[in-house]
Parts: sequence; C-alpha cells; structure tokens
Amino acid sequence: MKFTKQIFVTSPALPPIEEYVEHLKDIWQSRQLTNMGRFHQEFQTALISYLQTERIDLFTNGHMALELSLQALNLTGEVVTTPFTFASTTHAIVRNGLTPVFADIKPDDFTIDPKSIEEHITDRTSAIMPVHVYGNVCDVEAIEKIAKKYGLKVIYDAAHAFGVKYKNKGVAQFGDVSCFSFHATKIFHSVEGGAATFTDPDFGRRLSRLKNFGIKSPDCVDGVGANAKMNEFCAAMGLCNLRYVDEEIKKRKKITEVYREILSPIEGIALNPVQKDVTPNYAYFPVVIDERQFGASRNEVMEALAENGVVARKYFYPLTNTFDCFHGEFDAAETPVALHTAKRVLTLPLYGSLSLDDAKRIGEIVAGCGVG
Ligand code: T4K
Repeated sequence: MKFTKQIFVTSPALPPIEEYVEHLKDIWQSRQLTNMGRFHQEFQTALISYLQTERIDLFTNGHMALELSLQALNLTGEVVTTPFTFASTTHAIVRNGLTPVFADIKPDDFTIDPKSIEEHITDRTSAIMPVHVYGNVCDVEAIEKIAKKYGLKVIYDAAHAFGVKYKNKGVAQFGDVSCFSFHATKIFHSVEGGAATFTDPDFGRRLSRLKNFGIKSPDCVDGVGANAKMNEFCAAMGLCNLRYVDEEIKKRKKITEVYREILSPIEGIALNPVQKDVTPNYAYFPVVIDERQFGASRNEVMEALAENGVVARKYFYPLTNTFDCFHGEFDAAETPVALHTAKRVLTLPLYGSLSLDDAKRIGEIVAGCGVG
C-alpha cells in the first residue's frame, strides 16, 4: 500500500514550541539578535559538556566551520581527503586554495582508508581531512599515527557524528579540529549551524576572529575573514533541541532495528556496520545494493520506493572527485572502493518521528524488489 503522505529521507526534530517561544521573548527583550549574545554563550557552554571537548566555536553552518578551520591552520599545498562525502568537504579545501588529494575508503564502514592516506602523502601534503561519514568513526588511531609520522594537521569532518563516542570519548576529541553540522537535516540541529571543536587556544583565537571578518579589535583587522557568526535565534533552537537529542537517538535506534530485522538476512544488501567500541548516533541508514546478488539495482529500488511515496537519497553519489566543477581534474578510478560504493548506495528514511510501522513497510518495499 502506497503511503498517503510522502516520506523523505529525514524530517527535523523540533522542541515543544513553548520552550522556543520563551527564548524568543528574551531575544525580543534584549534586542541582541546576533554577534555572540547570551544564547551563543549558553549554547557553547552546553555543547562543551555534551561533546566532551575542551574548546568550541559556533558558526552559521558546518561548512563555514570547515572552511574557516582550514584557513585558521594556515595550510599550504595538498590535503589528503575522501571523495565519498557531501560537496562541502572537498569545497572547503578548494575554496582555501588548497589541492584535494583523494584517498580511497574502506569497504566495511565507508571511512577513509589509512593505508590509502599514506600512499597519497607527498612533500606538499599539509593535512588530512577525514569524514566520519554517516556517523561511522574513522580509524582515528591509525590516522593519528600517520599525522604524527609526517607532521600533518588533522581536520575531521564530523558533520554526521554529533554525540558519537569512540571508546567512551566524544569524537570531538580526535584530531586538531572536528567540525560538526547542525543543519535541519541532521540528528541534532539549530536550523542552520555548525561548530568546530579543538584544544589549541591560539588556533581558537584566530578562528573566532575569522568568523567575524578577521576583526581583532575595533582598530585592528588582522585576517581576511568572513561573516560566519551563529545568530541568537539559531543558538536558542540549538539549546532547546539539545534537551531532546538523546531521546531522538533512542527513537532512531529502534527504527534501525526494524530495518535490520527485515534487511540483514537478504543476500545482496549490505547494511551500515555496527562498529566495535563505538557509541553510535544512528544518523543515517545506508544500504549498499549488489544488483547481481539481490536481483535489482540501487536505482530500481529507489524508483520502487518513490512509486510508493518514499524519497530515499543517494548519499553520497556522485563522488566529489567526479564533480563537473572540477572539469576532469581527478580520476575516480583511483578510488575504486568509493566508486563502487557510490554507484550502489541508498540511504533510507531515518528520523525519530518515523513510525515503526512505516519503517517496516519501507523495509518490506526494499526487500520486495529482490529475487528472493
Ligand atoms: N560535511 C558533510 C559530510 C555533510 O554531509 C555536510 C552537510 C556538511 C559537511 C556541511 O554542513 P552544513 O553546512 O550543511 O551545516 C543536505 C543538507 O543540506 C546538508 O547539511 C547535508 N550535509 C547533506 C548530506 O544533506 P540536501 O541537498 O540533500 O538537503 P535537502 O534539502 O534535499 O533535504 C533532504 C530532505 O530532508 C528533504 O527531502 C526533506 C527533508 N527536509 C529538509 C529540510 C532542509 C525537511 O524535512 N526539512 C527541512 O528543513 O543536503
């Protein structure tokens, strides 16, 4: 039976409206709408504790956190990264005048392969930019070793990894910087928003100036910065949502269990891994479809879902190293695992307000596309 209302890949969680309205009243009263006001401060403090980080700065979005973090590190030359990601990761590198060098991913969890990182290091490499894609934790220990060996900075794109822990440590604690996205489509959001977590206070001072045009003091502008300040309305939304994020994660866990029960026995469908030592956040539910074994292709499954009113997404296809804007500068054949995965991956709807019955129906539609 077709869904009467379309089901999208995600739907933002929202707090009880009264809680947000209370904050709006305070904003009305103070008339401090942006430029690091009370809610910006409160949100920062709350996140330091939730993400278990020493220092944090807030941004208009996750992309600006990435772009300005790269700038604040004063990098040059090449950055080794993954093409199996959203446009933002690669664009942040290119927009800083740096050259992305693409390493391949691991077939089991889709994160960057440390072996491939090492193969791509040259005397021009200044940093590594891995992605905790779908909230799957990168091989942080191997990456740290490589970074130390070659004297490289590590900037984690943690856009998907809000609340994820590895060996009980928040992922914010790995690398020189980790950048989170608080976009409406994420497990935790502030409408639009983002954050960078780090330990080095000097880096933090440079970063916080760069998000405000590079202004050091009323008489001194010492960096070519941008305007990437999180406003009070977004910070207030973030504060409200933070009270409910653990509930959201619990609901998502139940939904993934429904999907797993239906899809894990099926030949030709590989599910997102359950990673050892990781406390997951259930940010996405990717499935990788092997047409020869399953009997239907990724695109056929996507169409069958669409016919039933379900809009699944091909996160992350196309690979960023095949984007038109790069005019054939990169060769995706050099990242064969990423290429193989991007052609076969589909992310199914996953959000707290998706009912378990609807998840069951979606799982059955997917399963019904196969030969078995
Ligand atoms: N690094 C990585 C690895 C990322 O994935 C991202 C963002 C970033 C960095 C940069 O972070 P931000 O600068 O965005 O903070 C979405 C998001 O816009 C983007 O944040 C996200 N990654 C990416 C994976 O997904 P689209 O173009 O697929 O979004 P859209 O508008 O098609 O939304 C998806 C579905 O969500 C819609 O079909 C309906 C639903 N939706 C969406 C919005 C915006 C709602 O129900 N309500 C809404 O308000 O990029």
